[in-house]
Amino acid sequence: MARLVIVSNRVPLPGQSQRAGGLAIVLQDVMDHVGLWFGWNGNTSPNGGETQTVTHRGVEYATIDLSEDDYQKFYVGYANSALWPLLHFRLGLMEFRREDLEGYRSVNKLYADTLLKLLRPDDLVWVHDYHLIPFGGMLRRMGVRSRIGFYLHIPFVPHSVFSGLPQGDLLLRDLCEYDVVGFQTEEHRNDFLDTVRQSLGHDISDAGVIQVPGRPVQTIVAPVGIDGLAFNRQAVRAAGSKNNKRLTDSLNNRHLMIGVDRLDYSKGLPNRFEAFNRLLTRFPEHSQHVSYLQVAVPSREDVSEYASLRPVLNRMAGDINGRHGTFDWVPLRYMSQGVSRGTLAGFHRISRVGLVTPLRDGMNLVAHEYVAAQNADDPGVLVLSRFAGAASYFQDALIVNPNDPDEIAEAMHAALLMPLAERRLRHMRLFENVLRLTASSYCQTFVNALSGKDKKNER
Ligand code: ADQ
Repeated sequence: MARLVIVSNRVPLPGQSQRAGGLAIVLQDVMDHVGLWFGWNGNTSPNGGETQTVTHRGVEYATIDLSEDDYQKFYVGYANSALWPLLHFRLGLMEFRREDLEGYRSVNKLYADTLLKLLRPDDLVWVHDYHLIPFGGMLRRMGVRSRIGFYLHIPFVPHSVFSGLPQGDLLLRDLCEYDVVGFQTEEHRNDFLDTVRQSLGHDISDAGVIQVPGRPVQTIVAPVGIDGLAFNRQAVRAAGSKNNKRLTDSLNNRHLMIGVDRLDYSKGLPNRFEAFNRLLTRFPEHSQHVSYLQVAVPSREDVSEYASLRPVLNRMAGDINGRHGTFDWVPLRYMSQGVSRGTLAGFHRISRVGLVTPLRDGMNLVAHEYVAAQNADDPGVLVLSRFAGAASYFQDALIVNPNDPDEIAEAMHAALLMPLAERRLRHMRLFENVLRLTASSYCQTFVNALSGKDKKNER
């Protein structure tokens, strides 16, 4: 196979601890085929543009740093204050500034100029996520003939929402420069195709190929996943660990509900906290019998909407514990420090309920991880937002509308009372889907399309 080149906003350098939400988790199964991984190293320097290269286990990691001004306009500004809210259906939170758009495009150009020097003619180039939408077209204009594909990890929105973005057609044209564009769900792909049809007027075949003059653009659905068996083994191992014992002892035979998220407004944490408050108010039989552990790692704190979420959750956690707690029971355990993936696997395994209730999410791998970690003989129950991409694949979860705390509270109640036979049946079906949607199948689907092996979808 040709050399696979991964381009992503952040590069997981060897030896660095993995960040919550890291792409490395999803791509670890295909690392054998990756020759080069290129992107930002997460640092800023006075002028930006410094590059660094390290080779580890046959993979070359090439990174670049950014100037503070580029970081503000590209990363904090356009990518995370305009595109992220827009593509999570939060037009009201979108902050668009022309200078940010210019910064976004100039950083993409800087990346393209830098990668150009490292590319070989037969490379397959796989670009990840909303930070890098113009990147492929920029490489094309520099004369690169390689196949270039783009994968969007987050949702796409209907045309009526997308049209709220000033100069949005630019991005659509950029996306139409790729050979392959991939999405998490059929719904995201359909919203994209409909937006392209309405905004750019291109014809689209029944198989979802956009008829751009000169080069058809293939669109595919390639859901991300995890290695479910490996995660299950990790959970079994962690179940005997010191941390798990401490957690189990501290519960004193109470049930545990767990939530694991980046601290991001798209994850719906205030509504989830409020749902827990309502569970304890409306269904007092659970008082003293359940604890809820929320692990929420701070993320993108330079973006104002993220910084302002933290005090909201701190206050809510204090209110809930003040109102419902007793001298020997803390209902809500809220921590905003990172916990390792292995430790989390063990925590998932002993949790009777997994809470995954984002307001919108591309996929949400925590749903997969919670299911994979369970003990099939005595499994817990997944409460899942209908607006997570995972809901398209996990119909046997308790599906909720995350905008209604009462509905979430009712699902928590049902999950805590669910008989063993129903828990087993639901878990069996969910786990089958976790095993079907693996990290490998995700990569294979995308790489087959990118390398042209998947010609059957082209007409
Ligand atoms: P995220 O929104 O970052 O990424 P999500 O799928 O929720 O991703 O989590 C990815 C990984 O991060 C999981 O392995 C999870 O365990 C870990 N993680 C999350 N919170 C953590 C925490 N508090 N502590 C430790 N680890 C944590 C984007 C999209 C998602 C999509 C992914 C992958 O927004 O919708 O599923 O990419 O495509």
